Amino acid sequence: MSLDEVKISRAILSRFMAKFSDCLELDVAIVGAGPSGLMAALRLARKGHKVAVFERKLSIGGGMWGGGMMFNEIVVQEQGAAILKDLGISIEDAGDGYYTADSVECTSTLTSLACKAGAKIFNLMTVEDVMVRENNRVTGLVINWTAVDIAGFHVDPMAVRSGYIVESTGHDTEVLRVVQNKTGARLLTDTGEIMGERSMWAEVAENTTLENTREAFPGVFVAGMAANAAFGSFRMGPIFGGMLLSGEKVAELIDERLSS
Ligand code: 48H
Repeated sequence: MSLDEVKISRAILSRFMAKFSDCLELDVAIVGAGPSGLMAALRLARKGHKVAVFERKLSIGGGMWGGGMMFNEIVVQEQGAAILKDLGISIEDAGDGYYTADSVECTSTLTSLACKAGAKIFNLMTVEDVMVRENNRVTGLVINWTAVDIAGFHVDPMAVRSGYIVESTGHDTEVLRVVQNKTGARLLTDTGEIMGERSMWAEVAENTTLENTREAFPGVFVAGMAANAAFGSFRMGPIFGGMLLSGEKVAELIDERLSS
């Protein structure tokens, strides 16, 4: 077979356009492909929902690749270890209820499983805004190429409609911040605003990550670090069980809504 460069280009374009066009209307749009977003994508896709993840960076995995301070191992507790084991990821018992896993294996396996379950992942796309309708409910995302954002070009974005949004952008709670700033409406937090992330306290933070995984504005569920930042809890350092559990919980909560 002789290779035709134009056929290669056309194959990429037509396949990408079909995939992207199909994802302009979703059951769930997930912002951020860190551990909580990927876990949510995997669980929701396995339940048969139409899911896409929008990730700003070229790389998928958020803070998971880097382990702790670039030592590429992560720590999980008992419950997190059970999830990793169930996903087929190797874990090492570090004693006293701590387990370690290779952060590259964790990220790549989770990403692969989410894709194979049917979730579509769009990297290099930044969510810069949301769509809000009269009843003050978020109904979709406004996205643009990250390259446009970096270059500072004035290029208008495009829109994706979605039943629910998972805000899993990590420490910065970018999507919820847009909702707060642009709607001026109260968020579903104690103060009505993003309460802000607090300093490191692993034990409390791991538990509150799960409690804080919930709807923070009609149509927008927070997961992972964004959940703690939204509801004013602590950070936990390079322990990732809470992120995985948060992804599972947000998937369960949204699945209940979609199924009701
Ligand atoms: C598209 C965006 C946008 C945007 C951001 O930070 P993450 O890894 O998120 P989590 O919450 O799943 O995991 C947090 C964990 O990695 C961590 O940082 C921990 C445990 N820290 C503890 C501590 O003490 O520091 O991933 C978020 C992803 C990233 O890949 C961003 O690039 C992406 O979201 N993102 N994507 N549009 N507007 N904003």
